[in-house]
Amino acid sequence: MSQQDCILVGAPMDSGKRRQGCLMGPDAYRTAGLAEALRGLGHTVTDRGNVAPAPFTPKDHPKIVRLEETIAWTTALADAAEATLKDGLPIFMGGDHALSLGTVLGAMRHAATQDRPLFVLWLDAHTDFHTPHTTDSGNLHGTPLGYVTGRDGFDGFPAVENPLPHENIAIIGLRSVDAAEREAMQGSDITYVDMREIDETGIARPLSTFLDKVTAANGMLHVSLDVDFLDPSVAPAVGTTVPGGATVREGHLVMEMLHDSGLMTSLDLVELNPFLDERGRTATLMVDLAASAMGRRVFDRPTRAF
Ligand code: HAR
Ligand code: MN
Ligand code: MN
Ligand code: MN
Repeated sequence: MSQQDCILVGAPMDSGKRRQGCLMGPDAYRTAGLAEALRGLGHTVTDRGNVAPAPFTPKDHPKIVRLEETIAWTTALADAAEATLKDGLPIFMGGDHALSLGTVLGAMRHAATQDRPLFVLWLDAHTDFHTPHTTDSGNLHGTPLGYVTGRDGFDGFPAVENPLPHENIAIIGLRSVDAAEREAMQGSDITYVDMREIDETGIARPLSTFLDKVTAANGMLHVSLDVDFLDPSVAPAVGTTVPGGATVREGHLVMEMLHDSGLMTSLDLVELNPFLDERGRTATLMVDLAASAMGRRVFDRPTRAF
């Protein structure tokens, strides 16, 4: 991938779950030097500041957490994603994973204008395949893949005109899947790779199989990187820690392969909760992973003090 026009978009969304703190994510990425790291790789970088939700009136729901606010963010972020994809490679600095309800929808709309299929790579401990009907927790950050694939139950959200085909999705890093999600996943054509498979075959093999599929279809590729894809021992700043996650090197290898493929057209960095971090190490690791995805090689790596 040659020089790119990177567009940073802050999405300080915190309504996708009960525990608060992800709203500080965009500023943590700025403080950790995301723009500088990408510029250092020869890319142009524009920070368009933070998106705000569309106007909304909150209501009380017996189960679902902050539904109207999440709908309002989805509306605003779908528009932001569609608009920024016209100008370059957007990097959405979250914010919790509910932001991907909007960013993936916007990427789907943009891909349709290009007459190209959209593919989604979901790097996560969780499948995030729930619907407002199936969720036990009521947390909508567990639902974006359910939404964009057109599952029922998303009343009030922007309509998903052409749902994302299951074959266009790969989820890698799985180790916490609820019963309802497992059932739906096993009956689907989604590629799902759990940590056991990664332990047994390595992470490169299933990833390159998926990337070959994207290449063959001349697809666009939206990548959604959840902090909890990584093992909590190296990425503690996340509310939903699950032991047994990807190592630092597994994370970088995915990003390096993405760079070499030249396929990535948009990126979400989600679930960073700076309130839970240790001296900025998780924000710094996420910036380093984004830099690998944008072409940083091991031997060019600048050292950064914080
Ligand atoms: N499946 C669980 C739930 O629905 C946990 C979802 C956690 N989701 C994430 N990240 N943020 O993947 O509540
Ligand atoms: Mn997630
Ligand atoms: Mn997760
Ligand atoms: Mn491992």
